[in-house]
Parts: sequence; structure tokens; C-alpha cells
Amino acid sequence: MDQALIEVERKFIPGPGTEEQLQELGGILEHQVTFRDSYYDTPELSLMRADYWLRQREGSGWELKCPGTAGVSKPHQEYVELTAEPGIVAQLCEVLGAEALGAGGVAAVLGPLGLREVASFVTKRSAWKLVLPGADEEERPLRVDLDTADFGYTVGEIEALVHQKAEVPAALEKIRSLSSMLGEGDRQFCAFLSFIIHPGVPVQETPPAKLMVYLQRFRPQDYQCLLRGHSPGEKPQGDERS
Ligand code: V4E
Repeated sequence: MDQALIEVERKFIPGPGTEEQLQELGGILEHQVTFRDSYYDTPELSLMRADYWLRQREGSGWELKCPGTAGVSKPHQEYVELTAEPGIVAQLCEVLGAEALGAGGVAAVLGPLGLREVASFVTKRSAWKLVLPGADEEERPLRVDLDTADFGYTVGEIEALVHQKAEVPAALEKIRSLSSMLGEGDRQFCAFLSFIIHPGVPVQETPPAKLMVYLQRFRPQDYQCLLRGHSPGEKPQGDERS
């Protein structure tokens, strides 16, 4: 795996006052950008079920998010993001149990690896950076993205980038601290949960990723398979229907 930063991140539901709160806390709006993400996987969703997320982001190229050590049920997540195509291809071959493929880039291995587009949507993003009040000025800032997807879902994400695992607990503490300062989101999230959760679907501690909401809305069978950890077409355990 190529030298990569560890992303420690936590999502929240922004409220109408979130941007003002960020400003009051000394946050700086770095840029506003609009981009399309197209996600790829096998028909069995082999990547997503293993917590690998392959996408082509307009303006950035190919990206593969690989799982870190934090479990998906924790309120924060750790991922290593690969952006160099040879590293992505090598990792894809490993996860999919395929023989190493030549150096033709990601697009060239989609067909041979059975990968096709499973989701595509546009995001409008306001990207903020912020050093928490009272923190050392030299400290690496937290990043806060406020995203609105073209299918009508808004979500925020607080992210810290660290070089080593040992730095994760401190990064997490800062994320928690900012998250509670933007605390209104928790109440909104509870209301949001009661709106989206179906009976029998496990309650998540953090708001869902845009992709998960997309799959829930537009590919509900794939979404259920992902939540339940079996592949599409496979009968879920305990499901006696023929
Ligand atoms: C990691 C992940 C997904 C891929 C998209 O990641 P996300 O952080 O939502 O991307 P984005 O565009 O909002 O931010 P950026 O990458 O620009 O910083 S989709 C779902 N997950 C994780 C996940 C999971 N494994 N299981 C469940 C139930 N939810 C979420």
C-alpha cells in the first residue's frame, strides 16, 4: 500500500445555523465546489461488503477508501485513501482475489475485475477549516465539509488527517469536541433517524453517508444486502421464503 494519510472522520446533520457557528468558532470557508462521484463494484458488491469504496471523483480521479481499524458501528470511522492508480489496482486485485493485473490504470481493469458503476450523484460542498479555540496555532486544522447531494440529502463531516495510528485518539477527541460544539445536529439527527429507519434495520449512531442514502433510495435491494452482509441474489440467513 502506498504511503497514505489516515482519515479520521465523523458525520453530523448540519442545521440552519451551522455555518454561522463555524464562523463564530473561527472557521474559514476555504472553497465551494461541485463534483460528481461515480462508485464502482462487482454485481455481488464484493468491495463494499469488505468496506472498500472505489469511486471516480470529477476533478480528482480515482480514489479507493480502505478500512482502517475502527469498526463501522463506531461513531467515527478510519479509512486509508489511495489515490495512486497502481496502488489502487494492486489493492483491488488483492481484495477481489484476482491475479495481479498490468499497469494499465484503474479504467483498464474495471472489465477484467467485473466492476461496473453502481451509483453516481453530484455533490455541492462547502469546505471549511478550523483550529479549535484554545488550541495551538501550529496545530493541523480540522476540516468540516457541508455537503448537499443532488438527490436531496444534506450531511456534514468533520475530518482530521493523521500520519500515524498513535495520533488517532487525539484527533478523535478534537472531532468529538467540535461535534458537541455543533451539538444541535444531534437533536436533528434523532428526528432524522425516526424518519428514515425501517423496523428491523439496525439503528446507526451517526448519519448515513451520501452513498448509503443513494443506495437506500435507488437500489434498495443492494442497500439491504450491504446492511445484512450478504451478496445480492443470496438468500439472507433466517429468510425461509423461496
Ligand atoms: C466509507 C463509506 C462510503 C464511501 C464514501 O465515504 P464518505 O466519507 O461518505 O465520502 P464523502 O464524499 O462524504 O467524503 P470525502 O471522501 O470527500 O471526505 S459509503 C459508506 N461508507 C462507510 C459505511 C459503512 N461501511 N457502513 C455503513 C452502514 N455506513 C457507512
